[in-house]
Amino acid sequence: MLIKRPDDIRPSEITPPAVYAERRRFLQLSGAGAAALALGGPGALFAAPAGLPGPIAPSPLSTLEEPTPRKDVVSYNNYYEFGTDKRDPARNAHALKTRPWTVTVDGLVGKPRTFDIDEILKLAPLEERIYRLRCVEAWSMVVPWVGFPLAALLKQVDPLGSAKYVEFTTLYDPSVMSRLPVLDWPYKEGLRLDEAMHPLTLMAVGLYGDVLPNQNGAPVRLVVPWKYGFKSAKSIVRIRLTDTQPNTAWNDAGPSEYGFYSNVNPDVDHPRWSQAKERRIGEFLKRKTLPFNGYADQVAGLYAGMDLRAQF
Ligand SMILES: Nc1nc2c(c(=O)[nH]1)N[C@H]1C(S)=C(S)[C@@H](COP(=O)(O)O)O[C@H]1N2
Ligand SMILES: [Mo]
Repeated sequence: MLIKRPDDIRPSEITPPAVYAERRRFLQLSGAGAAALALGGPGALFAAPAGLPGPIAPSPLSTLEEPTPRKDVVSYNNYYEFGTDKRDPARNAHALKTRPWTVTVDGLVGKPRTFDIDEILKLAPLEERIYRLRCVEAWSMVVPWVGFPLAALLKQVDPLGSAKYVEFTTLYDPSVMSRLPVLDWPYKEGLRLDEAMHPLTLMAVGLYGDVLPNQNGAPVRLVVPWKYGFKSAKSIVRIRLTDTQPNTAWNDAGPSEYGFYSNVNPDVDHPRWSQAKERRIGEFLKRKTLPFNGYADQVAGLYAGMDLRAQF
């Protein structure tokens, strides 16, 4: 059964990192949604920091939940190319060079193209999207991303009618990354084309109002908020449209544990642990995990008629 949470997603206004705490306090005092509009309003654009073109616009798709403190978002990471301990990416990812950087978009498209990262940054207006991120390991965060819909990038290359899936390949540079065969590098992920085109699917280039830190997947990473965190591939170098379901790093590593869809689902346990609850980083008591990570109203329709226990 799907839980509807119509009050959850409301317009947010854009706020420099320094005044986040103040904004949250204001929202709590004056009662969420309407106050966000009153405080921000349509003019509340955020001048972009160096390294991002501006301005950055608030997105009505943001959750009003309290963002996880920035220090946790940038120091408790999964980025196995830089080590498997949660603290490793923040320690090691400084070695990643994010310029020059290109992203090739090819496969079943009319106009295959290799984009320079600085072209990508200007493809579409940047937005701030505050999303819940639910990791498969049963912890979660709330992250104020800066990015643009993946659909804006895909439209540039004219997907063909035969394209049904999208494969994402991330950087593998053994001169700065792990040489241990933890996963079959390069890390790959995949989405169905309709999932990739969904307005919630974001290409993130920043967080907390600033350029994306390397450990969070600089210079560009995927964010699919209704799926387990591992679908959100970091440091993407290639996006390929296909007519068959692509292999993914985690599905290859453990097909019984990590399905292709990986929609957040409290009713389908991981074979080694329950997915019914999660620990929000910074909180003591566990919360109930919501179907599709709380985004069921927006995305459940994509899976109409599917058995989500079999296609997990
Ligand atoms: N290239 C790459 N992308 C990756 C991973 C990884 O190991 N390598 N880990 C994934 C997992 S398991 C999670 S939970 C999220 C974590 O994103 P964050 O560190 O920005 O919170 O990144 C995902 N993207
Ligand atoms: Mo994860």
